[in-house]
Parts: sequence; C-alpha cells; structure tokens
Amino acid sequence: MLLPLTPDGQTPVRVLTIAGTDSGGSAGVQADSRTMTLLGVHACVAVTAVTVQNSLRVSDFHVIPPQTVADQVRVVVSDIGIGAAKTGMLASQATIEAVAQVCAEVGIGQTGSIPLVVDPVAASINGDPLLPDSALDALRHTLIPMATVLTPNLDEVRVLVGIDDRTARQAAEALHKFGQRWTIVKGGHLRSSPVSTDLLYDGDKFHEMSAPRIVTAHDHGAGDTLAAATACALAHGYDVPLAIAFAKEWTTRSLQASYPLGAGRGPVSALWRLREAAPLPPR
Ligand code: PXL
Repeated sequence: MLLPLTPDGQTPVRVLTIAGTDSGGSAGVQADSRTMTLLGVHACVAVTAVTVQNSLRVSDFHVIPPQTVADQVRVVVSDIGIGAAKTGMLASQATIEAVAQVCAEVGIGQTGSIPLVVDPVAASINGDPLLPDSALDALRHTLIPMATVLTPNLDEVRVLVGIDDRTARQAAEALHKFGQRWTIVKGGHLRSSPVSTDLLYDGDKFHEMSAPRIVTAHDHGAGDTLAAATACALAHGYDVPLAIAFAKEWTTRSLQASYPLGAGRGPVSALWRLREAAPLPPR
C-alpha cells in the first residue's frame, strides 16, 4: 500500500495537516506526518496548538495565534502547493474561523479545488477536552460546510448532533445538513461489534465499509491516521469512497501494528510499512 509518486518521479504529492502537536508522539501532527511520510507523501504542517501530553493524559495545551495558523496555510499553499488538506485539533473558536477563512481564500474545500478532510476533534482518546464547547457552533457552521469529507467518530457525532436514540443512518442525515460533500460516521468506537463499519453518505446514497475489529488497548491516533490517509488518497485523485476504503485498510494495518507506550494508551503505528511492501490498491 503505497501511493504513486508524481509524474516526474522525484517530488511527491504534498498534503497539509492543520492540527495540534502531541508531545507523546502518538496523535495529532505526529500521527498525520508519519502516515503521510510512509505513504510516500510530503507532509506540510500548520500547527494550531502545542499539547502537553503523554500516554495517560493531555495536561495542558497552548493555542497558537490564529493569524499564525492562517499564515502557515497561506505560505505553504502559495509556494509549495498541496493536493489535499486535513484538519484535526483546532483548539479554539478563533482558530476555526481563521482556518475557514484562509481555506476559502486559497482554494481549500468545496468552494476551491483542493479537497479538505475535516476530522472534528473535540476530545482526546482519554477524554481530555481539545476544543471548548463554545467553539462547536463555529465548527458546525463555518468549517464543516467547506469539507469534502467529514469524519466523526461516534463520540464526535454525539457532540455535533446527538445520537443516542438514532441509527447511524439518521445521524449521517442529521450531520449532512451542515453542508459537507460527504459524511462518514465511523463505527470504530462501537466496541460491541466484531467488525468496524463506517457509514458513508453523500446526501443521496449510503455506502457501508467494514473491516475486522482489531482488539487492542493501543489505539491512540487511529482517527488522525484514517483522516490523514484519506487526504493522501484524495490528493492522488481517488474519489471519496475509494479514498476511505484505502484509508480504512491502512488504519486496520496500523492498528494491527500498534504498541504499548508508557503507562497508558499506546499508538497505532504506521511503521509496519517499513517492514512490509504490498501492491498498489486499484484506482
Ligand atoms: O486523536 C485526536 C487528537 C488529535 N490531535 C491531538 C491529540 C489528539 C488526541 O489525543 O492530542 C493533538
């Protein structure tokens, strides 16, 4: 599973992650860049926040000034050029607004030509908040409507639209009203099921994608990995269902390669790619 190089065979496709750093190296920018690198993509980074974090908890985070976040996006797109972007931890309402504004300005998202994956990160895997509740409306109404793909897990579905008495299809329909092109309701957190089924919805048809559930205590960074791999596949011109299928397989294999770290939750690992080569996925 490796994406092809660009036609000159030298400069790889570039993908931009707009996300927070994880000092423990498991999630956020670190997970994104690891997946991008091991998929043969050049990872560009607009840092939104610096988290103080280990395997047990996020004990603090420092928000980068929103203008600096927007400037990182602007200089990367205008010089280096990118094939896709993804957002992860955005940390504050002002950052969400600045990111939505700069994305519109440089052509990222539905109004432009650069696909945008929005992973609506609200809390860490251990439940520590990464976004204040007061910022949720900005996420719902400024950034999410720009997304090519929105990739919430079940906790994030609950935070965004509530879900408790709804089916995944009803949740996807409710989420889809925000205006994004595709909605993916990820089933990975539904631990009672032997398979991990993601529901894809484009406002018209539902597609289900299943993979075997990998039972592991070490799944930190799984959501980031799926969104990052999706952005890489979109940058290579895959359509959304194919990009998600590719990213799901990448994430399954990264979950199989997860490892313990510290006294808490270890990360999913893209490092399996260093040990194993596999054929290209069909386009
Ligand atoms: O996995 C979501 C996530 C994203 N970004 C950062 C994180 C986490 C979870 O811990 O720390 C920086």
